[in-house]
Amino acid sequence: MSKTAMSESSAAQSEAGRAGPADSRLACLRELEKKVLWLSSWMIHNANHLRENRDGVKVGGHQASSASLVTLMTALYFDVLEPHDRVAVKPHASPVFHAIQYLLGQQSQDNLERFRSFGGAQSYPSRTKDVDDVDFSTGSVGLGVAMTSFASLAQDYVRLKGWAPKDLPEGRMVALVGDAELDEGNIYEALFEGWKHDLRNVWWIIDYNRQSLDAVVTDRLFGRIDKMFTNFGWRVVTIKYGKRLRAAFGRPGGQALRQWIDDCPNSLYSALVFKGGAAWRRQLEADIGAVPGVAALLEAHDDEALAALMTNLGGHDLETVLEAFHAVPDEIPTCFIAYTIKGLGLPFAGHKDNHAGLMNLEQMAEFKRRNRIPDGAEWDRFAGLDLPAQTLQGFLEGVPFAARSPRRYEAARVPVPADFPAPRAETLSTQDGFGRIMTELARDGGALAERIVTASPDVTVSTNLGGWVNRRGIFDRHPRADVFKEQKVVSAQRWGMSPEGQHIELGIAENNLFILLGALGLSHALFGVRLLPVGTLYDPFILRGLDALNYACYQDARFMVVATPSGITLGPEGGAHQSISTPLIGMAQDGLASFEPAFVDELSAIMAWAFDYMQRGGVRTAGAGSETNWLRDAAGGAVYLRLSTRPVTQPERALSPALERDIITGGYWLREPAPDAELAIVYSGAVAPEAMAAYRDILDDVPGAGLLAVTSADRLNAGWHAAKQARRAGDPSARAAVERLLGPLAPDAGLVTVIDGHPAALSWLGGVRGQLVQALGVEHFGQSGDLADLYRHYRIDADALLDACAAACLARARRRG
Ligand SMILES: Cc1ncc(C[n+]2csc(CCOP(=O)(O)OP(=O)(O)O)c2C)c(N)n1
Ligand SMILES: [Mg+2]
Repeated sequence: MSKTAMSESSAAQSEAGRAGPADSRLACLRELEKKVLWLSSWMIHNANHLRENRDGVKVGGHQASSASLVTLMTALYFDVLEPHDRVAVKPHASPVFHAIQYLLGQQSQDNLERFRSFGGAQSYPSRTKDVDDVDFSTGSVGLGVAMTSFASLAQDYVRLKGWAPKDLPEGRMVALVGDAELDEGNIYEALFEGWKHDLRNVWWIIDYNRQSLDAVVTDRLFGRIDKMFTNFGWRVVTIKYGKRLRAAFGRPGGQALRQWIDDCPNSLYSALVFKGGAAWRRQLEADIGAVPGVAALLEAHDDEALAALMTNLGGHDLETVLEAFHAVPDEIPTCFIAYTIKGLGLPFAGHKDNHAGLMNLEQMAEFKRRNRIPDGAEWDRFAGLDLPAQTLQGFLEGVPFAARSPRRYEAARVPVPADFPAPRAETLSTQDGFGRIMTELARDGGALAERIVTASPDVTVSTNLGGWVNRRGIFDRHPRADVFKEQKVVSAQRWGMSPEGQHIELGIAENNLFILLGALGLSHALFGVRLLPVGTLYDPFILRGLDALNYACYQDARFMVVATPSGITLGPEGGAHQSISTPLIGMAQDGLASFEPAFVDELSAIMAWAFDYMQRGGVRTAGAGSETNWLRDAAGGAVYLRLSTRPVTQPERALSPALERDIITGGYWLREPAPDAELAIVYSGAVAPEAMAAYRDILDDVPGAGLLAVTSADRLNAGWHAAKQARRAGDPSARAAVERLLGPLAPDAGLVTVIDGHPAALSWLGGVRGQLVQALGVEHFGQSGDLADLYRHYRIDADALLDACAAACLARARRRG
């Protein structure tokens, strides 16, 4: 199974040292283990074979992957875990999780029967969609695993600040990891970062079934995993053999058997598991039959007993698993490599193609018979078990993990002060403005500033967070001096580290940034402490961490992403640092309200609103109602700000409350159009000066033209879709902000839109009232250059806008015939 000589579990080796669980406890756990395997298999079977299939689309579910984790999850949830522990479950073991919660009384039979159907138990555990207390959503493999590391960091952050509720002890952050998940690069990024932050209280339990989706994993992998974790300061506990196998190793011929197992290639082992007792016997007789004692050892087992012996791997042996878990004495991060068999107990155990394998009707009938489940008792919690229902129910009621319910916390909202910073200067970039706002917040203190925690993947200074960090310091579990300061080396950055620090400095891994924002952004629910996470990165590198960003949003984490610089406007730096598609990502990403302000007063209004929005937890009301309701403003969410390093002349104005509202809603007329105007220029973000220049020029020819500032294409667009839906649903009065905004224009007025990003971010505006659009933007990878050259090359300069205005007028005239 592995050519590397491996230690057994240290716990298992010192079996005598630690008293095992009482026999009666173990007996209950064994019964529940059987029930969990039954329920998880039946849930999937029911969904695939017994429910009406109206569309011919495969329902799916993973019986083999689930079976692989049954013992480990039984031990954890019914014995080892405490309510303050948090778990990321391997996505395709979702049925095991739901079955366990069902036995604990936290999941309904109805939801199990509707596994993978609308509103039923989710195919992959989901914090937001499941009702049974999922700690971390999973689905995109690797991300849930890393999430536990960053959740531990978040836990340390709030506890070291003394903010954790008194009655909430420190928990372990546990990931149940498929072995093939270890192929995902983000795991290593997280390992590295965890080491830097002196990670603790994390368990990664690897379901080492040596199978992925397509294949059996390479034999050489094992030693690598072991070494890698120890390199990063983790304890590695290998749970390889079950009790029965260990007993056999002690008998004559046993050492040869052990050696044979250790030398056996993964593929052969899997194939023999699938083929069963007779095949094991033939192979062992051929390979080691001549070794003294082996023949007798084999003879002492009939085929069934031999198959049971050879599949008695550590990860399927409750006692061994419990001993290993309970033997962990401290908070050192621990990786358990638990040997398992994919599909153990099911007819396709060990078969390399079993990932999506489902028992057919006959196989299920046989499985049901073996489990002694009477017809009609398939969902019964205790049917077919040997212990009385009352005993098992009593046991379940005493399960430590279930002692506290719900395990989700509320945290009071931190008010946003009315005098939120609004820096003023004749010329400023939005990035500079952001830095100044953060520095002012850091200086002025107050409750809001106290709960802000910033993070950046090695671009803290270059995204203008330096001022904030100088005042608020870097978070570290241990105070560490700023050596440069001590050595009196002059530097603009003062980077002292301590538990009081409020900035988490990350290495250059955007995946880590977003997973950390996800963890910090769930702190209110996980740890009962409200945090206001702000993460900065370069806009193009959103793509680098995009799945992790999506993952954080999927869990409804609350944070602010500040992405700067963006677009081709970063000028000479150019090349691979330019972002094109991010405005569309901002629009399409659920759970993320996106803004691209042009001026710093807009940015200030947006940030003040965002810090409140991030904390909202109201109910999303579907259907008719106001714009804010359509935008799900009561529910709140995360926020994305696309900023720029371009210095821009700031307007001299004081924002009225109405204008602030419009900026938040997504747009306002910087220059009002005349009634029935035939043309409007619409811009977003850093190209405001070009839009303004073109606007001034066009007034000679089109005196009534308007100039529309779009601060959030995302929210204008969302409001428009929602209003249309509301009208379709029978509310004729529903009207979106963007419809009102465009209202003063002639119905066939031309629109010229411009953004330093993909033009589709604004071109949809033509659809609102059926207007013709000339949409300018960037569609191709960029060049380096100054803005004059670049804007000319990509046709987003004032000349291009004027050309587009002319084309718009022409198109209008043509349309009128
Ligand atoms: C990011 C991502 N890529 C691909 C998949 C599809 N997928 C689901 S499970 C799986 C293989 C998992 O193997 P392993 O983690 O060893 O779990 P096992 O089924 O063996 O328990 C793959 C490729 C996914 N869920 N997420
Ligand atoms: Mg696997």
